[in-house]
Amino acid sequence: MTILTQTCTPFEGQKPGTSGLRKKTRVYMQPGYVECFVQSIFNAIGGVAGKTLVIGGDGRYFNAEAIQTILRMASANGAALAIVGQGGLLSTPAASNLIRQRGADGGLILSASHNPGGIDEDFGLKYNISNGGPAPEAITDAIFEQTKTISSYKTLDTADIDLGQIGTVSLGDMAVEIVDPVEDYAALMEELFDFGALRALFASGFTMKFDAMHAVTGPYAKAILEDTLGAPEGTVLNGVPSVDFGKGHPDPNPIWAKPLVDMVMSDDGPDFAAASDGDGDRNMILGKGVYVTPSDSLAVLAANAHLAPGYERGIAGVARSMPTSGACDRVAEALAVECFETPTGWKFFGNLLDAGRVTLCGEESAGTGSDHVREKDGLWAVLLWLNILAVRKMSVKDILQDHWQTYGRNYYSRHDYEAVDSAAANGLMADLTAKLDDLAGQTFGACTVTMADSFSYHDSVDGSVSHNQGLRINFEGGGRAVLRLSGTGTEGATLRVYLERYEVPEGDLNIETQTALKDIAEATALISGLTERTGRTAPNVMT
Ligand code: VG1
Ligand code: CO
Repeated sequence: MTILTQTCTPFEGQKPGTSGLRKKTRVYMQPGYVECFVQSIFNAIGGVAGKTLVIGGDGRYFNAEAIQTILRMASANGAALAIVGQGGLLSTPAASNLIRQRGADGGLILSASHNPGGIDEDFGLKYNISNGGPAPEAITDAIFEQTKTISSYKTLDTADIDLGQIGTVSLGDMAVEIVDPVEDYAALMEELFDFGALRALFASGFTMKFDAMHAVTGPYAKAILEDTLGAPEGTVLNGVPSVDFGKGHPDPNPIWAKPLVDMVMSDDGPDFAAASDGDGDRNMILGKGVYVTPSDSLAVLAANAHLAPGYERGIAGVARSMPTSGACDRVAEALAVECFETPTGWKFFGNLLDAGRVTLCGEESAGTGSDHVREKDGLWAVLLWLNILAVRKMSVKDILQDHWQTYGRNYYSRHDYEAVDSAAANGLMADLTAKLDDLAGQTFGACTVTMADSFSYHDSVDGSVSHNQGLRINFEGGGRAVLRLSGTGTEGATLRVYLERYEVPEGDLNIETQTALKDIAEATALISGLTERTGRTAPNVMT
């Protein structure tokens, strides 16, 4: 087997976004594209000689081919060991766990997460560091710099290896250990949660549906919910991963998981339902007749985490992304623990988790997680909810009502305007940024602005600063709008508008969400010139 050094020329735009480098699959399939990006990662981290890497993906189209390319390159670059999920599969939280448990130096995750898969859809690749979390900005910036000047990559002159059998094989001088993708992750869940109580819950006739959306969590959910906890067969829906996610959009929200939402809203629906995304790090939580917004879910989990064995000593603190509602802030205040506001993207939580400052983290985009790994974790959130339901013996709806009656309710919705013309979206953001300083005191429709700024994050652990992390507009009475452009899309620009309004515990806690937020939505449209600039009168997706 020969190590080859191939010459190459840089590809434009290999700049990692919110979570790795996401592009159209056909872009990734260009000869040399994966190679240039992977060699740039290796170069940016000082090489991989003698290192251990965890490698796996969500099984989408091109996962099988790309992983072979990456393995050959890891070997040619001198890596000692690659730990790979059987069939090339690993959910993102399971990969994070493996990196930590096995003391690996880092990992490569092949996924475009909630983006659809297929030859005409999206592919992605992400580098995670030795704490198991996504590479922080300093590293993703260094990777991008490398991609601009890359001139050669190393690979092996050898055929693909079989990733179907558990065991260790060699690839050049590197060992490839093929592991069961579920085993270690399931063991970790059993440490954190009261599996006895969960078994009893299912034995008592409690009903649940989990929609794996034809993505990577199917095998995890089946093994844990059905095989271990005794939920009846059929609890897991769409549980067999497919390369194009059944031609669906593996994003667990009321739009893309509508059949599940319709099910829980019906009279004979299950007591509890959940869904996860392409790579298994997101979650959607539903109860009979009720959808739990991710922001509320984080707050409920923070308030109740101590009911699960893994968190019985309480939580150190909570962190949420800036656009996530302030619901968890009120819980943190009541618990007298720290609460942090970070930019969008899980990479900003890593330092806080490593420093032991926070135990739970969450994002409005259906991501929740804890210090058990360094990624958000869909099934973990589902199991924590189940543990809370088992202990409190209340319905999801009652738990939510009880929460609002204690802490008040943060009405919240995100409006997405997808595939907007990039120039129009950038223009909107630039012009709004330019007038932020003048907004305070002005009235738009029924709302008066109290403060407006562009969010900069100061990492209290390593002192790094990240600018331009979203535009915030606060209104009199505690309402808020946030505008930012997505960093995970692959077509045009996606403008995200996040709307929030707080209602005190004594107030009206059961207004329909969009009605509750109507004034703030209208004021935000007036301030930003949304309709004229995007040509859109309504969002594509409201979550
Ligand atoms: C989106 C979400 C963000 C999340 C990111 C990755 O990013 O808003 O909260 O961390 O996706 O999630 P953006 O830049 O498009 O708003 V995943 O599950 O797609 O890795
Ligand atoms: Co994801």
